[in-house]
Amino acid sequence: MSHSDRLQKLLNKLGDGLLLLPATKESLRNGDVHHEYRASSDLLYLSGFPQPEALLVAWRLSNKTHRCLLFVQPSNREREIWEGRRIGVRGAVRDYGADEAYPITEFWQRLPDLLAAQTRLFCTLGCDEDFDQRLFRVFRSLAQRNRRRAPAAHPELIDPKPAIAELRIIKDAAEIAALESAARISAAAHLHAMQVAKPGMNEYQVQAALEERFRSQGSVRNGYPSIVASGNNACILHYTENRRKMSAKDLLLLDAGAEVDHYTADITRTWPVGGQFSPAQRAVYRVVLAAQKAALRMVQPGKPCNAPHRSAQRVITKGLVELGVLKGKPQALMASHAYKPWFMHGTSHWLGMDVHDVGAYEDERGRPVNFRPGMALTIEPGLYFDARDQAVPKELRGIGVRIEDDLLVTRTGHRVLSSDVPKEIREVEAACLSGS
Ligand SMILES: [Mn+2]
Repeated sequence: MSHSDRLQKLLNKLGDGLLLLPATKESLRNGDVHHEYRASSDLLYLSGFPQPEALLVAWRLSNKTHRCLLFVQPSNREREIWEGRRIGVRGAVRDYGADEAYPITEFWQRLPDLLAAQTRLFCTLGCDEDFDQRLFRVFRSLAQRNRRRAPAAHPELIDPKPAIAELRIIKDAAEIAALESAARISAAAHLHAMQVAKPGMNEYQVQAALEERFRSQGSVRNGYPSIVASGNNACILHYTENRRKMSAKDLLLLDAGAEVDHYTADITRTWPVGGQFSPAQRAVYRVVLAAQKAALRMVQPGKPCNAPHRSAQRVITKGLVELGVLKGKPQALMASHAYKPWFMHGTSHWLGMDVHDVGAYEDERGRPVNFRPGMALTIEPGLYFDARDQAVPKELRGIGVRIEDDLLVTRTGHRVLSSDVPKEIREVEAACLSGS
């Protein structure tokens, strides 16, 4: 689907009114240095426009036609020498589907005229105070202008985000191709990392080897910061320090995904740095792998999206009894969520342009939404036994395991997009040893 088709579909869903979608703001790191800029996924989804200081305005003319304006940074030779090339007003029309484009500096002057004929405004407030204030000022001036007609003080405000999320949750053919490519590149890089990680290396060296493979296969950036967590660091779910020196007895948990055409993979593997699981590590890994496989089986069209988590909870609970962490009947332990201290996160999340992609998990009545073909998600159960956890047998302390794959819901079931990287114990050990 083209960007223009997506925009039309969204406007048909929203109905008559004016859509305003501002670009994400740049964020300053220090002095005149910014953090790497990545446009908001909503703006990329609807227009592909990748640069900061921009704003999309659109409204529906009919079920088949709409108008789309882009306000962008205008070309400026001097600034471009310092800051890089700008797409500019002409580029926005030529390459990004705008019917008209204007310098961003003209937006607030032009907005009253754009809004004058509209009774509804589709715009998300609360993200940028400065933007909200300026919008309120426009409302005031419009109310002044129209006071003879006793109008409302401002147009009806509607947040377009839920409608955009409803579109984004079902991936079209081009989106699926991008996700497949991101997963394929990421899987190959994970396998490479398994082969090169050796005792004595620092976590960030494994990160460098992994990300070199992301880049050399055509991914320009990561979908999120790589988590390279050895030993007890695996028990920190979003660990990104990545600077510990690894030893032969450690497990290494690697959670990383390459971004391709603005779509990201999200893969986790856990393996023994020395090439062989210890008996305790193996026992924990087996439980997580069984939970992951049980959860995968629940991904089918028509099944509720919380079914994978329920399956994983069941297998993890049984496993915790076998590992000597929990005592009692699995059924009762499930009901009291006794697994929670060691399996504290969900089993899956939507995947797409954002690693934790948009899309509802429950409907208005609080019931889980059902899987539909074209949805993409991850399945990622884990078990984490912190080194200081006195409640678990000694040999388990300091072990953290997570196994995560990327899935696409198909008409008949699902497809695992990340299956190129091994997860069976024997295959993982073989991959580790094949690098030496
Ligand atoms: Mn994930």
